[in-house]
Amino acid sequence: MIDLYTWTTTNSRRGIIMCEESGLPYTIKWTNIHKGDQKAAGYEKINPYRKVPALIDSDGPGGKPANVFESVAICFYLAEKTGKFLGSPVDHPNVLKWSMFHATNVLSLLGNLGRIEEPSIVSGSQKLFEVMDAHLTGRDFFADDYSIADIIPFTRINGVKHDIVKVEDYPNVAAWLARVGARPAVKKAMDLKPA
Ligand SMILES: N[C@@H](CCC(=O)N[C@@H](CS)C(=O)NCC(=O)O)C(=O)O
Repeated sequence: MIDLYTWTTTNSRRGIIMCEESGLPYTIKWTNIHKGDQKAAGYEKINPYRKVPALIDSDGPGGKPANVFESVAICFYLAEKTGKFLGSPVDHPNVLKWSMFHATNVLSLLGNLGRIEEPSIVSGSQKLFEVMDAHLTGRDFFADDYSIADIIPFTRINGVKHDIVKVEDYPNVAAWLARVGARPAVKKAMDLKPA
């Protein structure tokens, strides 16, 4: 069984989407970061950085419990566990490079867009959108098929809702966002709420 410690934020929902897409049984342990649940005694054993999401898989590799924190690591872990969303052998290099492109560029830069007033964040974000839009011309997904290279950036790009950089100015990215957002697992994961 997988316990996912998470909340409703962008990084949190990345973990929920990956759990839903994996098809594995899992339980959400809602961790209210606004009430400080991540600061509770013991949470440092789940994530020493005291952030969400994080998971504990009671049936990890070798039948031993596994602990994974960092939402991108959760995507890789569950993809490897299930053998899903990593691409065919031929497509796998594409999944790797686009996953890392998102993890190291898109998540950080777009995460700061609108939060930190810094021209290089705006110009850097525009450049990322240009690269993504050009790549998605005539393509449904970042790699040949739907993969973690789509799951990793989805919530971050979906969260770009302001006038500084507009997703609708990049039609291929906008179409990709709608395509991924229409997946039943993604819809369900985006709608789940703490009781
Ligand atoms: N790089 C981390 C970022 C995790 C992160 O920043 N989580 C935020 C919520 S989106 C959090 O737990 N904030 C609570 C805090 O900082 O106390 C990941 O992708 O998992």
